[in-house]
Amino acid sequence: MPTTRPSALQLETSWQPAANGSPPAYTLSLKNRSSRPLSRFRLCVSGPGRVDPSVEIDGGTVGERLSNFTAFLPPEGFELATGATWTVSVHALSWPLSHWTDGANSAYVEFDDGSTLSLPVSPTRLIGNNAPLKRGVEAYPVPDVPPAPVSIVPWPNHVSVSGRRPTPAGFALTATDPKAVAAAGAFTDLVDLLFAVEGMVRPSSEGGMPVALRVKNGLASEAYEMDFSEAGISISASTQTGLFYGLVTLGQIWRGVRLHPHAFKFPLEGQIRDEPAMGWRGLHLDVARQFYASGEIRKLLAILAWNKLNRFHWHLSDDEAWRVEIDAYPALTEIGAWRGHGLPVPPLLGSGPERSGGYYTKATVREIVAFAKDLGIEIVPEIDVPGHCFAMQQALPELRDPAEIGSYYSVQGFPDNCINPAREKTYEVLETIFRELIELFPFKTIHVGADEVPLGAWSGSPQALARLAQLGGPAMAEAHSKRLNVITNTHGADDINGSGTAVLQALFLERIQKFLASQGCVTGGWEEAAHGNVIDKSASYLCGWRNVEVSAALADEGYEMVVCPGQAYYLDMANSPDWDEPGASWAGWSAPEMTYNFDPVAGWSDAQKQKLRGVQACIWSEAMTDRAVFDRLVFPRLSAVAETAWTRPESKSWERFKAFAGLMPVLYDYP
Ligand code: TNX
Repeated sequence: MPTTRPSALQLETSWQPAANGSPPAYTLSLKNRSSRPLSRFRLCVSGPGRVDPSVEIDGGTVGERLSNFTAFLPPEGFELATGATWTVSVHALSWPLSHWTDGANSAYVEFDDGSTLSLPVSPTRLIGNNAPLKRGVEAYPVPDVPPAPVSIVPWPNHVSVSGRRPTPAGFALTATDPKAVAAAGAFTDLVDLLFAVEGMVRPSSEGGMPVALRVKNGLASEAYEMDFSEAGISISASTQTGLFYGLVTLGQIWRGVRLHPHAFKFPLEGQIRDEPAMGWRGLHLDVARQFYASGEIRKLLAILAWNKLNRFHWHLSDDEAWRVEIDAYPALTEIGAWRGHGLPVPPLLGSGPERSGGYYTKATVREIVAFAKDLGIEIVPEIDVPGHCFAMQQALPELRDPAEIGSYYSVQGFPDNCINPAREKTYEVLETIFRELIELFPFKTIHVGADEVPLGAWSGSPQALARLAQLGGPAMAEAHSKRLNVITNTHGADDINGSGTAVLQALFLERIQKFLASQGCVTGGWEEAAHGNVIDKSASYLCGWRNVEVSAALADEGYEMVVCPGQAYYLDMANSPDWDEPGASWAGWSAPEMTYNFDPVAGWSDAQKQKLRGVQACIWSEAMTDRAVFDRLVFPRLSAVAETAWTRPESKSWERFKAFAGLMPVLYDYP
């Protein structure tokens, strides 16, 4: 039984960077405020920061470590007296803490009878820094004299409007063509979700001004035209999505005038002619590190549509969780979707000892896919393989080579987290999973990850080594076996090019891509999927995450590219290098203006540009335990990427964007 009352233990954590020859110190202080001494316990914490495996600590030892989960043990026979504080200092982390969200954000004490006690945690303090911690969206006030007459984000191709008409109370959408009727319905659902009380869509009996939706052939698939005249407003497009985008533009203009009547006038006359610069305008969301309920996903999709983004890359599996129901393997979600003390997946990234997590049922996925489709958004599911498979293998241990020995570690500190290219079981399971997913996701584009496979992967698997000997010769297999138990990936992703790992990964990817192609699917991968040059470039695309130069080089090799460089388009990177900003900075940091002005094709030749499918913002969720942090990191940078994707470079303007960014919806809007 716990020897103390819940509120009576207090944990504080702090960070002292390395200075003047002293090592850094990540210090955890547990104070006993109860009336009884505390003994026979361990202190368990999780949060983005990871204790280095070659740890040097004062005051205790590491009893267990799995990625960012660490259990600290006090010295043998230790008793924490009433009023006393136990302090552990860690002098080596996988990377120095840089932001207030980096340290422990969940903690509990485990007693020797197996019971646990959750501790409230406040953010890790940077010694000597008392700056208030930033959370929630930054305000972007709309100026009294805006730099453009209408508040549209992303900015259209051509705008010429003039005059003023009394601001309509709302719009009555008139449509007869089925595409137009569908666009009107989708838009009504969209504004119901985003701005229900504003009454933007209303019948003429409630004062709605008629807007005519017309199908006009000959326009590009996402293009639209809008005409304002004394007689009224009309929107024309050749598709449902084009009409829908016209309505989004109209809605944005209207909200600007409604909310800022001194800054904007509702136009009386003129035209807008618009179409996107890029075909792939994406957002990637990692729902493995943190779970987002279907309601959150729906609202996020609505926000994407309001930004005219058209691809949602749904990262459904990773080391920390598996999030989609698969009929053939219920264990994937029964086991892989949940973390907690004593479970096959421990508390990680701020989840506590209680069982927490979740997954999307097939029925939910179908609803979300249909909702997205109406909003002009195609969904690309990602199952991240062969690396990042810790949760998957906890759920399906039969994936491992039964004779495998030793260990290798991923960059995030997971042991043995890659499914094995040399085993038939791997293909049997994956093909079954992909068949079920293909049935759920009609866009027929499946992203298979392929990122960050550690240099030592499969080095203790006899099956993998035998296959490697066949493929690359005995010397390569021999060299690979020597990587066993050698910690390779603790400070950054390995470059596996030319290694035994790359050879085995290529074997795997070639077969998986062929399978997906046989099912009529395009295969997506992170840029590491290019190792070995085996996937069919005419039926695949890569997400280039390191920098625009690497993406350009891959375009030269003939790959179709979606550009999403970490330093500018990873929205989990902080807004500044300062401690008081949340997020990470391993790939750099990016103020919204930097993300806005970032050129995804800087230095690309015309031939390379032929291979550009578009751009994508990526939300990785390690830091998103706190949804006010999500808002701060994602907005308005999501709109900044959206404007780069839609608006031609010569029409971009940070001044205009900044003036309108505050009108864009955000996901949570927590203080
Ligand atoms: C790298 S770049 C990852 C993810 C992490 C992310 C955090 C890439 C394809 N993988 O596993 O979540 O960094 O920023």
